[in-house]
Amino acid sequence: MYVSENNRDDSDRTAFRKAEKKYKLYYDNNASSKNKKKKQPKPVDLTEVLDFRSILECYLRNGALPPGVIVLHENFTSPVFSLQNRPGFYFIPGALTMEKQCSLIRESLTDFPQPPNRTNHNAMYGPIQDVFGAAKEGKVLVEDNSPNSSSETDADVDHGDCKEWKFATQKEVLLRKCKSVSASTLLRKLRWSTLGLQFDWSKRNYDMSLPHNKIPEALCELAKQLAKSALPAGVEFNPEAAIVNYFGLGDTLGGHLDDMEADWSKPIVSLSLGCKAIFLLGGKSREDSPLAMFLRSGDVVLMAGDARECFHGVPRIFTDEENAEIGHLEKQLTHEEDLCFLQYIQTSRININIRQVF
Ligand SMILES: O=C(O)CCC(=O)C(=O)O
Repeated sequence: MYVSENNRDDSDRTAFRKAEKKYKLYYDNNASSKNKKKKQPKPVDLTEVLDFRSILECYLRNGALPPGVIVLHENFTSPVFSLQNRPGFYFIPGALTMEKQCSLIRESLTDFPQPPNRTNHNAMYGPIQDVFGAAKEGKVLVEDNSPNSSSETDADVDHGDCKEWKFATQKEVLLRKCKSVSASTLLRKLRWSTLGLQFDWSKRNYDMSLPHNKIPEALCELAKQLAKSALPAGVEFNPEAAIVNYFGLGDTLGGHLDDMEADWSKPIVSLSLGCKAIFLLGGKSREDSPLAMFLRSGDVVLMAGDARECFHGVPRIFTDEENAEIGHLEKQLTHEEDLCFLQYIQTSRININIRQVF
């Protein structure tokens, strides 16, 4: 969305924007002359970032909790924490087993971005099959200029009168004069995919006319189980849509509200995978100072009721070895066929957020 300079100045002054700037990745131009070639991230003060893993460790050791943090109940692998001044917000540190994290990472890169699920690449290239596999094989996506290329495909529905795009080998690309983009570039630039009911970002609503598959059963079941903490006994959560966000170095998710679903008493179930991130949970106005907290691989956040009206965003992910905190994934993804997943996740974060729409 276009933001005029005046508006931008205004929004820069909100408490939420200030916090985003505080935690965002900036590079140090004044790094020592020795390191001039390698850009150094500017140091950031993390002392005010809530760390639910430390809170959990302390709680398990001696039952102590910091002011404002409440333990709800303990029917998962980890207790469910909530915050006194943010009703409807729940944090379950380390809720996903290592095996579950690995299988969700694999699915997020292979199955979830497959048509009819849409991704950010649809607008430009139409539906693309198996970007991850094509990247592994060093393939290239090329514009198909052949006279036989179908004119009645989904691709045309998605992006007007553009040609169809298909994967080809590097050798084939050299023989043809056509526009091309490598599958590894597409994978690096994969920003989101949508499961279940498809979200239309340009209209900011769910487009029921778009073809879609149901959310995979295992993910559905997981979300239903996790959602129980945020619902009165006997009330069911019915997962109908999910957004998978992919973050690379320097990527952020600006402060926003998730307000396109009909029933806000139902939670958004949000799963974190891969590199550690900072999550900002604000209030109902951008002027409210947000709370910053770490999100690590395996953490689960639920936002229901009042918390559905709170601005939130992700101003930072940590991709460096020391701060990414994905050692457990590195130990798990050791089989040869897993190395490509490991390579991706070592510098990336994936978030899967699951919603009931109606
Ligand atoms: O990446 C996250 O943890 C948050 C994602 C989110 O807020 C969203 O997709 O609406």
